[in-house]
Amino acid sequence: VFEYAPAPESPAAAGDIATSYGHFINGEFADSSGSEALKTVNPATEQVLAEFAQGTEEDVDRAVAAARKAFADWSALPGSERAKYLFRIARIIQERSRELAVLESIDNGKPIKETRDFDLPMVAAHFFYYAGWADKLEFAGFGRRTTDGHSGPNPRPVGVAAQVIPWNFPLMMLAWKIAPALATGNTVVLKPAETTPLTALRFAEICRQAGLPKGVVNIVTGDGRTGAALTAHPDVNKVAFTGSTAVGRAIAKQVAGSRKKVSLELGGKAANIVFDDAPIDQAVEGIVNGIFFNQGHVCCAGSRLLVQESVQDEVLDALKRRMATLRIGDPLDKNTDIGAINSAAQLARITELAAAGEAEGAERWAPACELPTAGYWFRPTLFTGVSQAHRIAQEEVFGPVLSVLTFRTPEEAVAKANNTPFGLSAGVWTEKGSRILWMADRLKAGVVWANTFNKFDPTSPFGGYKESGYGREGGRHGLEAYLDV
Ligand code: TXE
Repeated sequence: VFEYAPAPESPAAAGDIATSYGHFINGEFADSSGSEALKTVNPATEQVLAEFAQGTEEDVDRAVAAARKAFADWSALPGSERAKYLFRIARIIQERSRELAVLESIDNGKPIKETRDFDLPMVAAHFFYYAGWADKLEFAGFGRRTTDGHSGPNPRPVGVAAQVIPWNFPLMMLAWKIAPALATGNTVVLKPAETTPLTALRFAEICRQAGLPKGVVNIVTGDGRTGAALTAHPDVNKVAFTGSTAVGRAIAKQVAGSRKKVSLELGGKAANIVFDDAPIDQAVEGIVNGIFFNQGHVCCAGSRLLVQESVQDEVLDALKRRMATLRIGDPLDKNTDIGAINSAAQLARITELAAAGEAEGAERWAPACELPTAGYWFRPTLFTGVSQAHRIAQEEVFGPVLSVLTFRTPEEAVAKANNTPFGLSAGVWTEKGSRILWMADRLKAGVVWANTFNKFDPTSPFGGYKESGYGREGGRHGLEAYLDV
């Protein structure tokens, strides 16, 4: 048996982590006006990594004022000039990608294999992609297309964007928010999640390194109180949020009646649908990737497996065999498949929902494996005998927990797939191209993957139906969130 065992990544590669951080406002690291500090811990060890400021209303006010002041010059720059800064940021991210990947894995708990090969390349790709748009907005139907010279669309940046992001892909969510906003001439105040502030603060250094004009990007740290102060700020023109449906709903209420433009990317409960003609081994890889990638902390995770009854046994046997090979443990070990759960609170949520699954009568299975003694961990877990009404079939677990349901006909698969409050993504596994199109037309999901899962690309719009939110990020459609036309 060949075992590939490279040395684990060194935590030192993350560079210097300060003992305490302030905000990044108007191009400078600045102390908070308040005295409250929060701590961020390494979820794989529970060791405190750093303290950071709990942003006050006054801090938010200073950051929004800096973004407002910077907006005049930034929005007046030719797109080609804005593009230069974005290209520069993208290059620096590539150059510093090992450092950023290790820092992200330490602060978030996700395996280095993923931060190195997925998160960081995607982050750079988003800056490159939107840099390319900055001087080409007229080609997307946003520009002046007029026969008489007096009429036609005229795209304008919205203004100051308040961006609140979650902890599951800290840098990638930052890139999804900041890159299109800057490309279209907006300035931003971004608040990272309270369990993962470190890479956003490191990104602030990159903005300085790239010579980005002061105030174009501001980072204010803190928990939901800081987030609410930011999204409520009267001088903010645009709110972009990724997080829980509950907070998304609160933000929608908060901004109702204001003139703010809003996009919300919320939870999901995706069905990964396997037909009897699917290549089973390939489908099993897709099921595993769909739910265990990033510990299942993925809004579009394939958290429900819908398997055609005739191949149920075959698929479940193969799936269990594959799950038994997954390596769970040290995120900096290059062989690790499943890292640490991001926080004690998230572990408690997953544990509670899994217990509800058992209490409601579903059968629980997980491969035998030892878990580290410190840190937050959850075994890859499978529930069979799940009924549509069970909580684990309806609620977002946001952890490595897969609920299995079965179907007989394509119609039944569609009905079951659509039977949740969410509508973010879905997967279809079949050899029949016509069936893929038939399903894609009927699935109420912003993204439908065929014979693959969790594939992302900066050119593809991403976003949901129903309680998964509204607005799209990525691609040409992602520009619309940041332009008034
Ligand atoms: O999310 P919150 P949490 C889901 C997932 C998870 C659950 C709870 O199911 O189990 O949400 O996670 C900021 N105004 N998702 O509690 O609270 C907060 O500081 C403005 C799915 O971490 O929504 C953080 O920066 N902002 C999701 C961000 O919102 C507020 C990703 C997300 O935190 C705020 C994360 C307020 N009133 C969780 N309250 C996805 N779609 O990928 C909190 N925040």
